[in-house]
Amino acid sequence: MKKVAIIMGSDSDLPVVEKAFAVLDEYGVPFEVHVYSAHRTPVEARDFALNARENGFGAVIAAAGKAAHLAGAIAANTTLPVIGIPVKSSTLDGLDALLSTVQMPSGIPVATVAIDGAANAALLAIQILAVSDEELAVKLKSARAKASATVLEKDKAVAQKYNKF
Ligand code: RP5
Repeated sequence: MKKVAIIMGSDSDLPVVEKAFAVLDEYGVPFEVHVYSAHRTPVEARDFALNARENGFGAVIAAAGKAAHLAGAIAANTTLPVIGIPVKSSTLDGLDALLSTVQMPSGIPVATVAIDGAANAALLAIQILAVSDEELAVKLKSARAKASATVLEKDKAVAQKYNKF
């Protein structure tokens, strides 16, 4: 199975990014984690991206806050799918990171999830790998069915309590 790379701009992003580790573990997807910054270690970030495909990765998740150029810088140097997580790590509540991550120029896409949306970033990476991995696709489908059943149980409980007539 291809690996997922998770790159973050600073170890201060870890509390957010760890939620992605949990989801990848749950699905048994191998991943590798690094702290590389588009600004503080641009050479290492670039080298990682340039070699990511031949190093066995199928998708890259890049998390950063503030002027969050990491996902874009990674995407500029690989044709692997890159998923950006804007991290809420400043006085602007993550809006700065969201805009810096999502507003990519045509030709260099970054699939950007919600501010601090690490779990969805992991799920999207898994969905990308599942295009050519039937076992993963089955796991995803069964998780969706379980999630639906949970919501419908809640609907039943709420409806029973409040729908008197
Ligand atoms: C970004 O700046 C990092 O991704 C982090 O979210 C933010 C703050 O980094 P530290 O100053 O805490 O290292 O590059």
